Amino acid sequence: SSDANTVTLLDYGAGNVRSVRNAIRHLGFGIRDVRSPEDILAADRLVFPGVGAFGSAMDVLNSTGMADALREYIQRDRPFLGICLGLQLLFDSSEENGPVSGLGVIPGVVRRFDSSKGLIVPHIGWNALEITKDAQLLQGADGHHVYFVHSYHALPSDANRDWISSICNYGDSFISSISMGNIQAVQFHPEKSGDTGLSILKNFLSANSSGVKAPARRKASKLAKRVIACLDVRSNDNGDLVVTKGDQYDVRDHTSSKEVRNLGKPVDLASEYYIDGADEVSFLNITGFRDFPLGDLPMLEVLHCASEKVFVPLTVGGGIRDFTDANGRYYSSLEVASEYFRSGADKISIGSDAVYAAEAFLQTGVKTGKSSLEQISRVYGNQAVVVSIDPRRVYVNSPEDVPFKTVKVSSKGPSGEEYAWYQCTVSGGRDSRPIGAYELAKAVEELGAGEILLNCIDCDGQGCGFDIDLVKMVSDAVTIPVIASSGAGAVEHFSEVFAKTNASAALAAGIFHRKEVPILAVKEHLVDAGVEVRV
Ligand code: 1PR
Repeated sequence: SSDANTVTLLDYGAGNVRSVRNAIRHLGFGIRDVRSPEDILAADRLVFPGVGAFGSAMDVLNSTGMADALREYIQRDRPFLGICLGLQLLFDSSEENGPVSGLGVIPGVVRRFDSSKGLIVPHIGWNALEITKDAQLLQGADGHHVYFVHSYHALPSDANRDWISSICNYGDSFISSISMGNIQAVQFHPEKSGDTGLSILKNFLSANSSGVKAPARRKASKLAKRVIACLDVRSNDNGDLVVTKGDQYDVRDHTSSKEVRNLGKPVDLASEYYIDGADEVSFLNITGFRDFPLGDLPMLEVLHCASEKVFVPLTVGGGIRDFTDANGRYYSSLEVASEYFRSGADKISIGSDAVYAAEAFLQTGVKTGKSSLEQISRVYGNQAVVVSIDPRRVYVNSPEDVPFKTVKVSSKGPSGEEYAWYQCTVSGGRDSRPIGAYELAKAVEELGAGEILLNCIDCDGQGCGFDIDLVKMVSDAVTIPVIASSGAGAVEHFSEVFAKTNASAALAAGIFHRKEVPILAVKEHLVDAGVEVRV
């Protein structure tokens, strides 16, 4: 029957499961959606990608009768794969918005990672699995890195030990997967874990009871440092959406024609970088601050197409703010973000609007809950919200000269200045604002940012290395992940930024676009330098 190639998907509508759908289809399987509890019980194979917060997910499952159907389906030992929150919901309860009771299938409480000892939370990125039990699901995944993004985790205990098929170390050893009979669940995102993730999904989708078992036990690894490829996208003067690249944010050629530099097509480059081993791909719609992004259908189309081919996380930024169009129709920033998520983004990135929100917050000390940052983070979780900072270096003679955090610079300013602060800008570097990168980073962390993309206008496109002073200052100031950006020109610049700062990831554009350094060469260099990466 067609059923062998059809999987039932439980999508209770709380968020974006487009990536899971894309990955299943990519593997050649069809999808049937659950509309009622009966559909769960009738499934031959059920995938449950939990999204949103634990409490609201349980509310939906309880009120629709799906919680009981799930318990029964699992009790019957029918093929089940939970993903992320879909693993956590199997436990007794969670601390998230609670305590809240879960499905109660597995003993244990889901707890938040403890950031009080300097642990970066959310846990975002690639860890290798320590397989603790033979499980067909993990066949071929031994020692491979998979992608995680979560702030809560389930811990191993005597009561749940039999369920565990792999653990991972991040602060504590937490449960990265469970396998018991036909019941499987993973804390990581197989649909975003490149080839390894796709083969784990395939192991589930085409499982039969006589599969080859995974080799047992591999040493646990640390969180890998990420290498991110960034595509600055805008329309050129012919109206075509192109990948461009600035020189200190100036994307026009220095010839008489002053054309917007065209380095290729967004979807083609994204797929190429995925195949070359990029751990993430970011699209920045760099004229989004002036053009309304929902008017920019080509950008949504880019996301649609990219998410069908790229099985690592996709971030999109540019123009996320409240907006009223020419017809007087009002769009909230949440609607804009939702459209990006629906089109295939895993994270959205906010630039200018986050600067205004941080300024207001620092002035009043009040979190209104109304900024784009706060609203999107509340609905989609802070792990889905990146704040992009575009600062410019301003030299000063002494820290007392400005009311902003300064650093003692490693090379002096033009007039021998020994200090600098990093002034934030909006609108793609066009306007400077009275707030520093340090102050902004701390404020947006408070307001719900889950990650910081830290650019530096002075270094952008220069190929002279990341601004180590800036990256160190900001990555020491916050407990959310910081992505170092701007200035990569050689493989050594990547090892330098990881050796000297607390950056969790490094992003580059120009060297990849100009084919100067392949992503694989960056990874190989990092391995040689003793930095853990996904290869
Ligand atoms: O303000 O919410 O609309 O977001 C606008 C977004 O677009 C921000 O994330 C901002 O950083 C970005 N942006 C705006 N103008 C430009 C520009 O270049 N003219 N690009 C721009 C930012 C910086 C990085 C670049 C790195 C690495 N580009 O994305 O890729 O500097 O480059 P390199 O490796 O070649 O040195 P909003």
